[in-house]
Amino acid sequence: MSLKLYTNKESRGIVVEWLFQELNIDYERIEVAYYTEMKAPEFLHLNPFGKVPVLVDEKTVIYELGAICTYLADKYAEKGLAPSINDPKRGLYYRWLFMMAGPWEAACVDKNLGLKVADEQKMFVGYGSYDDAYTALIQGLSEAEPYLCGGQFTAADICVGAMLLWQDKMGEIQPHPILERYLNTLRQRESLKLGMPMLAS
Ligand SMILES: N[C@@H](CCC(=O)N[C@@H](CS)C(=O)NCC(=O)O)C(=O)O
Repeated sequence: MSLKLYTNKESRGIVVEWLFQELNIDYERIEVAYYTEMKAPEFLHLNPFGKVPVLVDEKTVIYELGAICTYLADKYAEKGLAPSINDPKRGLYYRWLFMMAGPWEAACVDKNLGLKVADEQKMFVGYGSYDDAYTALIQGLSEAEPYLCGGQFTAADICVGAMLLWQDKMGEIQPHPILERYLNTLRQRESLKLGMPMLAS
C-alpha cells in the first residue's frame, strides 16, 4: 500500500484518520509507541522531532498535521475536501490552516504553560495575546456558513474542528455560542463518528 500513516491512538494522528474517513481510501496504519519507538533511530529518520503523525507516500515523508491534511486533500482533489486552486476561498482555507497550526496552537500552549505576554511584548509574539487569538477565532467562526469555507466542508474544518472539539471536551476553551454552533455542525458528520468517535458527542 503506498500510503503509510505512522500514528498513535492517543495523538493528533486521529485527525488524519478523520480525514481518511472523508476520503474513503485505503492506507496502512502503523501504531508507534510513545517514548520508545517514537524516539528510535528508524523513526527519527522519518521525523527528527520524534513525534506523530507522519505520512509516507512512496518516498515522500510528511510530518506536521496541517501539511499532511493539506497534502491529502490536494492529492485526492476529486473528493472535494479543498477549494480548487483558483477559487478565492482557497485564501480563506490557507488562512484557517496556518492560523490553527501557528498562532492558535502557540497561544493555547503558552496559556496552558502559564506563560503571560506583557502588553509591551505583544508585538514580538506572533499571536499577540491569547485574548487576541480567541477574538480572532470567534470573529472568523462567526463567518462560517456553516463551514469555514462556506458550503464546502474542507480539510480546514478537520484541522480546526478537531482542535476545537478537543479543547471543548477538555474544558480548555472558553464557551461561546458561535463556537458551539460550529462544533455542533461538525458533530453531525458521520466521518467524525467513525474517525474520531471520542469527539463526536
Ligand atoms: N507540530 C506537530 C506536533 C506533533 C505532536 O506534538 N505530536 C505529539 C502527539 S499529539 C507527539 O507525538 N508527542 C510525542 C513526543 O513528543 O514524544 C504536528 O502538528 O504534527
